[in-house]
Amino acid sequence: MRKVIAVVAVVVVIGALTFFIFGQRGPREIILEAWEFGYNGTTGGPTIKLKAGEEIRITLINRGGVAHEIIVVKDQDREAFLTETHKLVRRFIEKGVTDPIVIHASPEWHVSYRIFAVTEMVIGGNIVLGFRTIDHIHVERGQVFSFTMKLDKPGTYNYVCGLTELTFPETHADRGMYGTIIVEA
Ligand SMILES: [Cu+2]
Repeated sequence: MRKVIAVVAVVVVIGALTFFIFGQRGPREIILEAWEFGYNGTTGGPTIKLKAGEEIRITLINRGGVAHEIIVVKDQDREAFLTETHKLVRRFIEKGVTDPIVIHASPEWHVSYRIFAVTEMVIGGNIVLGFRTIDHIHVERGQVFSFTMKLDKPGTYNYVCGLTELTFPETHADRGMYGTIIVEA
């Protein structure tokens, strides 16, 4: 009888472990490390490929000396997004505002981001100015942030860091912090 109980116990434990290891697999993990100025040590970060509707979990580890971020935009919106960001930076410089924290916290900055944020993103389902968007992922230096996302529409997207340092007019994306996301049907 004891033997039977022992065998049953072993089977239950193995079953539980199998379920724990294989049964609860979450979204595919993608890890990006950011520093000045690239993702994973390259100008133009790794290309992320996923299936339409597939959920992935992206972790941004900021190993740099300044804040970095991930903003997902449609491929065709990337230039417009960065041009808009440049205009904003120039406006802030003209106004004499030089504190990046003040700038990034300003409604003007955030509205600009949200206009160009991707519309098929399913995170929280924020509706801003008629678009379904996500907030951009902003990670201070030395910090780590993860988020899950899924893109339902096949196509090419970009992820960029839209931050600037005010000591130069370009964004981090202009200096190499960008990558491609390919969503396959
Ligand atoms: Cu950056």
